[in-house]
Amino acid sequence: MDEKFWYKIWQVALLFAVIAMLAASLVVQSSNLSSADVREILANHGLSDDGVDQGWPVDRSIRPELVAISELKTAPADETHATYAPAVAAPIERSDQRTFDVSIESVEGVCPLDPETGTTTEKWGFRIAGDTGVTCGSPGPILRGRVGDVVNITFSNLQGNKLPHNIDFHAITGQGGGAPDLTVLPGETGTIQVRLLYPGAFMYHCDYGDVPSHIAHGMFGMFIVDPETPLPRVDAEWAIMQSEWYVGEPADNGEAPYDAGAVLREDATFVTFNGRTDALTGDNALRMEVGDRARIYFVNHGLALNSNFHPIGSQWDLVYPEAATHAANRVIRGSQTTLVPSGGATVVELDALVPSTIRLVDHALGRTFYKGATGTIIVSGDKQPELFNVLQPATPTEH
Ligand SMILES: [Cu+2]
Repeated sequence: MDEKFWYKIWQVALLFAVIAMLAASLVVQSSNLSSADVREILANHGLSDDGVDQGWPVDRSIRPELVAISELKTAPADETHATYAPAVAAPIERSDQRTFDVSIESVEGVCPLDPETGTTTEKWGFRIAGDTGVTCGSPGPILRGRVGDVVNITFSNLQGNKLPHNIDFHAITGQGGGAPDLTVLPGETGTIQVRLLYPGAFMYHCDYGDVPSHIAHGMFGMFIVDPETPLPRVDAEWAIMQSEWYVGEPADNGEAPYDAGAVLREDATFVTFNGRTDALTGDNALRMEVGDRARIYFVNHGLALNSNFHPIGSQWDLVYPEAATHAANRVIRGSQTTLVPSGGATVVELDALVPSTIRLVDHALGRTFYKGATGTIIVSGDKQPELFNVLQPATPTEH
């Protein structure tokens, strides 16, 4: 054996020794963590030690155990299931599944889009059946039920309308969210019976023909499905819906024509909260008192833009991302801007801490400053010097 051979043997032995030492140190390190430590670390991240998220096994659905429809009672007579934004019905906190009916009509009309410039446009939408005061119906009614509930949905297309319409409910599990079986010509009515399986805030929209055209004319609304474990009570709840309008230059009478080319280019003319530029400003501003907590159900109807929902001068104390309000989900605490995809939603909560005017925006701010995506929350109450002070109002600097 020459010297070279023994040198190679020594090199290999050294390599093995180093690997053995590294492995031993890893064993020592991991053995320093007791299983209680591991559980605590996981718990701090909202996880339990068997890979379960907040106690809900990932191999089991979050859908509720269903009671047979034949055994369900009707929802209490004083329970409300349809309102108009920003108002929402009272949370449904009962512990059992029920049945209830909703009845919706489609409407077609010409209504204000940007009152500041006198711009109107042809809008198609939805209203609570028989509510003759609503001529454009955009956004449509805010529906509300509880997970596990059975809903009989009747949809009528008003006699005198020009077009067939229907409704695709994102909250519904079944062909097209109900759209094919709710497709009605002017003067026709259809009814479906559906089960609410997942809690959250869901978009609904017309899904007939040139669907982008029907949505861009305003045919959308929101369905809030309350979870089995009710969300904590808050002082106010509101519904806000972002959407885009694609229109050309207004005619002399102020009516701006639909612009299909702008839809193709994804080049929105207006971006609004609740269907028009002034729905949440001026006399329509939302109001809170210092000490109040509010919850906003927010759906982004698109068509094309994701929303960057932000409260100027405040924060989201709590976000249920994607409006997934089942107790199995983790929430986000203390966020500034939350992303809401087109065709998606979020639920956010904020506290009124300081008297101020909070401005709700899509923080892609061109949409807020030039296209209408803005709303205001006026917070009134005593000044809160522990939180916010003006030490010296702006004056000319002396130098
Ligand atoms: Cu339609």
